[in-house]
Amino acid sequence: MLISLIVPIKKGRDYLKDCFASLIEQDFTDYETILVLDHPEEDFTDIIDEYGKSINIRVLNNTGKEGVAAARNLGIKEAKGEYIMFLDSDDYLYRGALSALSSTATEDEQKKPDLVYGKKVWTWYTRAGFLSTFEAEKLDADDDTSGENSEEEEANDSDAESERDQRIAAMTPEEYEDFEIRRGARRMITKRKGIRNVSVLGALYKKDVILENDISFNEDFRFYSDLSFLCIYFDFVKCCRRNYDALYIKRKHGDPIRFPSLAQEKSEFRFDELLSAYKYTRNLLKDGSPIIERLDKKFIHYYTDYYVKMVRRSENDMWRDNRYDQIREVFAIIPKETIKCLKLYRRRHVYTLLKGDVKKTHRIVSFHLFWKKLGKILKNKNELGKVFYKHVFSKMPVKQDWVLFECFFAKSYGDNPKGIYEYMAANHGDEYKFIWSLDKNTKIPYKHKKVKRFSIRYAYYIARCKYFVFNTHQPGWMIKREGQIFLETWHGTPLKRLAFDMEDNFSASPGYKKAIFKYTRDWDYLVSANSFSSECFKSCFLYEGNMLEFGYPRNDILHSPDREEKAVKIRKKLGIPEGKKTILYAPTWRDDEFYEAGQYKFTLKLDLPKMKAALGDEYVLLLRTHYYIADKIDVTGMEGFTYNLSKYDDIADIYLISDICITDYSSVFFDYANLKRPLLFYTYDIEKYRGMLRGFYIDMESTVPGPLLYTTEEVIDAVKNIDSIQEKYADTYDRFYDRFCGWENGNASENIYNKVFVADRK
Ligand code: C2G
Repeated sequence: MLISLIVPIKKGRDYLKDCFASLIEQDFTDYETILVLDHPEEDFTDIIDEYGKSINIRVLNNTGKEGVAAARNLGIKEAKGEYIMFLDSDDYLYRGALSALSSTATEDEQKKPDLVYGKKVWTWYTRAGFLSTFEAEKLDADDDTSGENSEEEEANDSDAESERDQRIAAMTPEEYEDFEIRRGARRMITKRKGIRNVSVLGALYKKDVILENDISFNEDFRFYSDLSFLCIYFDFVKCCRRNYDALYIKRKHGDPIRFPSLAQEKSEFRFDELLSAYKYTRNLLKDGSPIIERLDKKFIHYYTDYYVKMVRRSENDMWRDNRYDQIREVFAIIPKETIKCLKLYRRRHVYTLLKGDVKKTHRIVSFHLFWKKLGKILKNKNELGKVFYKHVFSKMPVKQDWVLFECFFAKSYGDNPKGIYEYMAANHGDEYKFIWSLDKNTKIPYKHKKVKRFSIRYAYYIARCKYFVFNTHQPGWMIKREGQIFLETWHGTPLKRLAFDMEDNFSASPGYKKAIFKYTRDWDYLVSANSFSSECFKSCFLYEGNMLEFGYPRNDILHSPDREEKAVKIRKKLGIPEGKKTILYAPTWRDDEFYEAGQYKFTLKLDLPKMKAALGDEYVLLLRTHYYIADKIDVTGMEGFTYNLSKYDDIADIYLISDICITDYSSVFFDYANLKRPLLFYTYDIEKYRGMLRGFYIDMESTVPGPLLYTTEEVIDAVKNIDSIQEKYADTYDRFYDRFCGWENGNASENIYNKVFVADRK
C-alpha cells in the first residue's frame, strides 16, 4: 500500500463528511484511511459506516493522552502504507491531490523521495461553496507568505522562472538534490507565516524515515507539535520533490467563537508552549543543521513583529520583565552570524536585549511602533482620530446628556436612529445635546451637531457621549467606556440568515463572526420589531442582553395619523406626477457580487422598457437600490417612468408614497406590510440566494404575503391583476401582519426613549 492517511477526530461531524467526500472523489485507490478517535465528543459511527468501504477506513481509538499529537503517533504506529499523509478531519483534499502526490512519489521506482509536498489553500467556505468558486476566482494557494528571506524567494515572473530553470539544468545531481531540499524547507518552514503555520499537512512522509529515526509528535504540546516533527524530519530528508497540482484545503473554522480550530483557539499558554516547542526542536536538530538558522530567524521574526507588541502593551511590569528575560535566554543561544543578517530594527532589538538592557529594548520597540503608526497616519488621516481617541479623548469625562446617532455607517439620515432622534428632539430637545455622524451636506431638522465619521471630531464625540444610538455596529476600535450606553436598533427583521446562523460562506468569514461577537457584547439594548426577530437575534448574535420589544421606530411614521398629508408632500418634493400610481422596486444586495467590502454590484434584471410599455400609462416606477450598492443604475430613456431614489435618505418616506412594493429577500417587506398594501417578490435568483449565499429563517413560499415572480412578464402581469392578487393573499397577509407587524402602533420611539433614557435618569 502506498499511502496511509492519518485523520484524527474529536468533533465536527459535518467537517468530517466533507473530508471523506473529498476522498471519494480522488482518482486514486492505493491508500488506507486511518481515523483516530481522539477522546471523541460526538458519535461518528454512521459516517464511518457510510464511507467505510469506499475510502478504506480503519478506526483506531486514542486512549492515551488527548490531542492531535498522540492521535497521529498512534496512526503512524499502525500505518501500513509506505508513505504517511496527515489529513485533519476539518480539512479536505482537492480533486486529484492523492494521484498527483503519488505519481511524484513513484516517478522513479529506484529513488523514491523522502518527502513530497503539494500546495495548501486556506478557506472558510463550506466545501460546496469552495468548489464552486475556487476555479472561477483562482484563489491564491499558499498565500500565507511572509516575505522573509527575500533573497531566496521563488521566482514569480516568467523571466526569473526561465532563468531558474536554466540554473537547475546546469546543476550536478548532488546540487539538484540540495536545491530541492532547500526549496522544500523554504516552502514548508520559512515561508509559512508565523510559527503556528509550520505544519505537516499537505505532504507525503516516508514511514521508514519516521520509524528508523524515531521521529514523533511531542504529546506535551497542544498547539505546536508540528514544529519539531517537521523540522526534525527535514534533517533526514535526502530526496525532496514537490507537486503543486496536489491541493490540500485547509479550513479556517467559520465559527471561531464556539468551534475554533487549534490555530484559532485562544490560550494564555500559547506563547509559553511556543517557546518550549522552539527550544525542544532546536535541541533535537543535528549539529550544523541548516534548519536551525531557519528556525531561529522564524522565532526572531515572530517575536519582533507580533509578540513584542503584547509585551510592550502590558501594564504588568513584573510579567513584562519576566517575558523579556525568557526571550533573552533564547536569544543567547542563537549564533551571532544569524543575528548579524537581520534588518536594523530587529538586530538592535536583539543585541540590546542580549545586553540585558530592558529599558532600552522597550524604548527601541516603542520608537519602532511609533514610526509604523506615523506611517499609517500619513497614509490615512482617519488613523489620527483613533490616536486622539485612545490617548486623549478617552481620558476626558463622559458627558451625561450627549447622544450620538448613526445610521447605516453614516451613509444616510433615516431608519430607527432617525425615528428615535425625531421623537427626542421634538419632545425633550432641551434636555440633550444631539450629535449626528453624517455627511455635512445632509440637511436634518432640530438643533444638533454633525460630525464626519472617523474624523477627529467624531473620535472626540464617541469618546465623550454617554449614549450611542446606531443601526449597524460601532467602530471596531471603539472601546466602550464605563457609563456609556449602546442602543443598537438593528435595521430589519431578518429573512436572510445572519452572523452566527450563517453557513461558512462569502460574507460570513471567521473574522466577521469574531467581530460581531465582540460588538454584541457591548450592546446594552437591542431593538426588536417582533418576537420572531427577538429569537433570531438571540441565536445569530449570541445575544443575551436587554431586548426592546416595541416595534421599530422607523415604522412609527407608517402608523402616524397624518401619513396621507405627509405622503402628498413627499410626492411633491420628489416630483412624482399627479394622477400616476407608484410601484417601488427595492431589492437587496448579493453577497457574491462585489467590488470590495461594502461596495456591491447590482445588475437590474427587470426589463424597464417592457415595464414602461405595459404599465407606463398608469404607473411610475420608484427604483431604490440597497445602501451597499455602488453601481448607479442607468435609467436613460426611462425618464418620466423611472425615478431613481437610491440616494434618498429614508426609505420609509418612499413606502408612504408607494401603491405597490416589489422586493426580493430584503427586510423591506416586513416594514412595508405595516401599510397593508400589495407586495410582490421578484425572486429570479432564489435558489442561489437561499442555497448558496445565505439561507433563510422562514420558508418564503408559504409565509410571504405576495407571489414569488421570476420574469419581467410575470411582474407586469401581477401589477395588472393586483386587486385579485390582494384578494388571493388576504389570509396570508393577515397572518403575516399579526406575526411580524403586531407590535407596531406608532409609539416605538417613545417607548424606547422611556425604557432607555428616562429609566437611566432615575
Ligand atoms: N433598504 C433600502 N433600500 C433597499 C434595500 C434595503 O433602503 N433597496 C433598507 C431597508 O430599511 C431595509 C434595510 O435597508 O430594511 C436592510 O436591508 P436588507 O435588504 O434587509 O439587507 P441587510 O442590510 O443585509 O439587512 O435583519 C435584517 C438584515 O440584517 C438584513
